[in-house]
Amino acid sequence: MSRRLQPLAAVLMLSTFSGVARADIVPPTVPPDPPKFSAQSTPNFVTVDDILTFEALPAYHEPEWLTKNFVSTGKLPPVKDRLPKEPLVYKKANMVDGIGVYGDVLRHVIGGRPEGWNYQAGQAQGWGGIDIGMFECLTRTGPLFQLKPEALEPLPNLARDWTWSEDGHRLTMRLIEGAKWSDGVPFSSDDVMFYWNDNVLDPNVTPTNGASPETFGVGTTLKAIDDNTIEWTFRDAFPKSFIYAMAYGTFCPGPAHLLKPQHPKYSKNTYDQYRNAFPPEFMNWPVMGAWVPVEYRPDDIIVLRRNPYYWKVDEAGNQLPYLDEVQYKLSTWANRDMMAAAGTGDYTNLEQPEGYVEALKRSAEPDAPARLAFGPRTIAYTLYPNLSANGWGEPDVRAQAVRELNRNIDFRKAITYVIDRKSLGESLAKGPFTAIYPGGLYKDSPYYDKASTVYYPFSPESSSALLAKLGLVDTDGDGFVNFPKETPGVGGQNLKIIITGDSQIVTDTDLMQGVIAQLQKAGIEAIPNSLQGATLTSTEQAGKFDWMLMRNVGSELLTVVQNTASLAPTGPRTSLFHRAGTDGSLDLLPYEEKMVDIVNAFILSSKDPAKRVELMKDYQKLYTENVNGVGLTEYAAALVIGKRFANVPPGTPNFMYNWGEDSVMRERLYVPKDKQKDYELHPASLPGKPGMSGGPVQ
Ligand code: BQZ
Ligand code: CA
Repeated sequence: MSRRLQPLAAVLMLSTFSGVARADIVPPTVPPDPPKFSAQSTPNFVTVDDILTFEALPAYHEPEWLTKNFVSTGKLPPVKDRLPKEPLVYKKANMVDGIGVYGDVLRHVIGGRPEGWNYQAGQAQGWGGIDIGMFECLTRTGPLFQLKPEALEPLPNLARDWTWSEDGHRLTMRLIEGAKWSDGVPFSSDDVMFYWNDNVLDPNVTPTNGASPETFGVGTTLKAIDDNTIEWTFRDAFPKSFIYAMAYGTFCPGPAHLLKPQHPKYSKNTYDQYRNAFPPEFMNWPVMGAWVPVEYRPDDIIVLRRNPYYWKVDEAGNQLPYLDEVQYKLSTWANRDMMAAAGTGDYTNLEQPEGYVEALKRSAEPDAPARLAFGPRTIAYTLYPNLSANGWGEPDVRAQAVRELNRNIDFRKAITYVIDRKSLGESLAKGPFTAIYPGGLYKDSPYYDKASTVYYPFSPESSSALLAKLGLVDTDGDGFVNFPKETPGVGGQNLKIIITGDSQIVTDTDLMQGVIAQLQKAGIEAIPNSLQGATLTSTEQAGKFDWMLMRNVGSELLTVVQNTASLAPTGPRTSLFHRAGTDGSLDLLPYEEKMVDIVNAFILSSKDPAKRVELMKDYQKLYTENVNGVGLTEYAAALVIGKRFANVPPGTPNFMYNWGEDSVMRERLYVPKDKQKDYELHPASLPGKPGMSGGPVQ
C-alpha cells in the first residue's frame, strides 16, 4: 500500500470496524444447563473421627510369610517395634467390607515414565498413583469426598493433630511419633525441615507439583520445636486453607537421610546433580508410603512391595497394607482404560470420554472383570493465556506481541467467541457426558453459581468484530489475520499463536485439534506445540508458552477450599499461567488484582461460610467476565476397579479433593481369600537396602 493511500484506508477501516462491532457482538449470557446424567454413586457421609484415630492397640499382626522369613530369622524387628507408639488406626465401621486379609496385587497401568525418585526436587515418577502410594504427606485430602460438609477438614496423616494459637497466627503440628522410613530409619521433623528449607524455600529447586513458599501463604515460616513437633507462623490469622496444601502433592517430605547428602548446600553437587541423584534404577527408595519400589524395567514395569515399617493399622491391629504388592505396567493412558476393561489391569480413572460408550457397554456385561462408577463432573479443560508481559519465560518479539494481546480483554473475548463448545464436547463423546464450560468454577463445585457465570456464546462474527477493533485483519488475503503495521518487530506479519499441550492423552490431542481448527476457521492462525512428560511440565513451569491447553490440574476450581491460593496470582509463582517476570514482580491486570483480593479474603474467612459463598460469586463473575481462562468442556469421570477388591468406599470419585488413587485408600483395599489371584511377581519378599543394584529380598 502506498503512503498516500494510508490515511484513507485507515478511515475506511475504522468506520467499518466500529459499525461491525456495534452490530455484531453477541452479548454474554449464562451457560446452558448441562445434559442430565445420573449414573453417579454416592458416599456414606461421615466425620474424620469416624474414619481414623491414632492409638496404641494391645497386639499387632503382619502377614505370616513376613513373620516366618524375616522376623523369626532376625532380619527384621517384631511388628510392634516397627510401628510408631500410636499408629494411625482405621476404624472398622468406615470400611465397607470390614477387616481385610493379606495377599494379592493391585495392577496399575500408567502412561507416564519415571524420571527418578527425587520427587522433592521435581522429578516425576510417572503419575497414575505411584508417587501417591510412595510419599505420605502432612495431611491428606483424597478421602474428604466422604466428609459431611459441616465436618470438612483435611485428614491428619504425618501430622497427627494440630492446634492454633489464640491469635490464629501460629499453628503447632504434632508429627506421628516413632514412625520409620521403609528402610527402618526414624522419621522426624528433620525430614520436614529439610523439605521446607532446602527444597521449597530454595529458589533453585521446584518440587514436583510446584510447591513454592507461597503455596503456604506469603510470609509463612516453619520451624521445628522438637523431633516430633513443628510450628508454622502465618502473616494472617487462621489461614486454614493452607492445611489442605499440606497434603499430596505439595507437602510430602522425602527421606532427608538420603537426599540431604546430595543437596548442593551439603555437597559439591550442582542442582542438576542433586535432582538426578536417584535415577529410576535406584531400587528400594525409602518411603513413608505403603509400598516400596523393588524392580524397574524401562518401558515395561515398576514393581513395589509392602513397606514393613508402614505406620497404619486396622482396628484389629493388622499392619497395613493388606495388598503385598503393587505393579505399574508402563504403557499408555488409553491402554490403562483398555486393560481395566479387559481385566488385565485392575484400575483406571476413566477420564477420556472417547472411550465412555464402549466402557459402559462392557461393564454392564455380567462377566465384566471390573466395576465402573461415575462421579460428579470433575474434569474440565481450559485454554490458558500467558498473561505475563514482563519477561516470564523470556518471550521473543512475536511471543511478546502475543502476550500484549493476551492482556487485552477484547482479544480474550475474540478467542472465547470462536470456541464452539457443543461440537467440541460432542467430538469427544456423543451422549450426556460433556457440558459447556465457560471457564472458572465447575458446575459441580459447591461454590458454583450460575447467575454469576458469564458465558460468551459461540459467535464467530463477534470474534471478527473484536479482532477488527484491535486492528487484527487479514491484510494479505491468506485467510489469517495480521498484526497491525505498528506492532513492534512483527508489524504486518500474520498473527501466530502457539498452543502448548499434551501429546500423550487422546482427549488432549482431540481438543487441541478441535480448538486449532475452530480458531483457524475464524482466521486465527494457531499452531500446536504438543509435548509430553517432563518436557511439557518444564515448558509450562518456565512460562515458555503463548497459550496452554490443558486439563485443569489442581482441584481449586472444583473444591475451592484447597489450593485456594492458586485461584489467582496471589504470589510470584502461585498461578499456572501468570507468574513473576524477570524482575520478580507480577504485572497484574486490574481484574486480576481484584481476584487476588477475593482469594486472600476467602482464605481468611474460614469462620464465615456465608461470606465465602459471596466471595466466590464475585470470583466467578470476574473470572468468566474477563475470560481469565477460556473454558472448553467439563465432564464426569468414572473410577474403574477390579471386582475382586473389597473395601472400595462407596461413591469414590476418580478426582475431587485429590486423585482416585488417594481417595480409594489403597492401603485398606483387600482381596478375599477365595478371590485371590496369583499375580505377585516377588512373592514372600520385602524391599532390600536402598541402592542402585537393590531389589527385593526373600
Ligand atoms: C491420575 C493421576 C494421578 C499430573 C497426571 C498426568 C500428568 C500431570 C496428573 C490421572 C495422571 C492420570 O494424571 O491421568 O488419571 O491417575 O495421574 O497422579 O496427567 O501429566 O502433570 O498432574 O496428576
Ligand atoms: Ca494474513
